[in-house]
Amino acid sequence: MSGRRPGRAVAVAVVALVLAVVTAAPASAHNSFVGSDPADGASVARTPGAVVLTFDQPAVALGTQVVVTGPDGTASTGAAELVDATVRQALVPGAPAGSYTVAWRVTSADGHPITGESTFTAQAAGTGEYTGPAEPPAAVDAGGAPAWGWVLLAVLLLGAAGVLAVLRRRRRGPQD
Ligand SMILES: [Cu+2]
Repeated sequence: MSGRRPGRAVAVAVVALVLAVVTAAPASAHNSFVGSDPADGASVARTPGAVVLTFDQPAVALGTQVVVTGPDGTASTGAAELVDATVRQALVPGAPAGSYTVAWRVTSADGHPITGESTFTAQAAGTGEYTGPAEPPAAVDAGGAPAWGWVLLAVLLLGAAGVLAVLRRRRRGPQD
């Protein structure tokens, strides 16, 4: 009987550790700002049709707001659009040349708001077209964390099964 308890304790500890890692890692952190287009301090040929902010994971629409202010005052129009891990804010077509400030407040996946501000300068008025990269910059695979979590779970469960098998065999040994 004494040989059974350590094996069970090891298995329980391993499963508890795995569950802690798998459930805690993906959802607990709030969003990190990765970059913006236009980048902070950039000088661009034309005022873009949209400003795109990239984060490490998708944001929450409720409470997310991007205000772009230019030479004519508010240049942002409509609500911010959330696409994958990006927040995209449209600008009014024909927004003039000059200095722009992008002030944003984004609701993290965990509900915490984060804020930031950047500036850019446009050499000529915009056409209303989005002239940035076709794909958002530095897209981060938001699904990565759960994927490695499941792989880790599988590996550690196999390890726990191996430990139990060894202990069972060891217990049986002297009886044969
Ligand atoms: Cu947070």
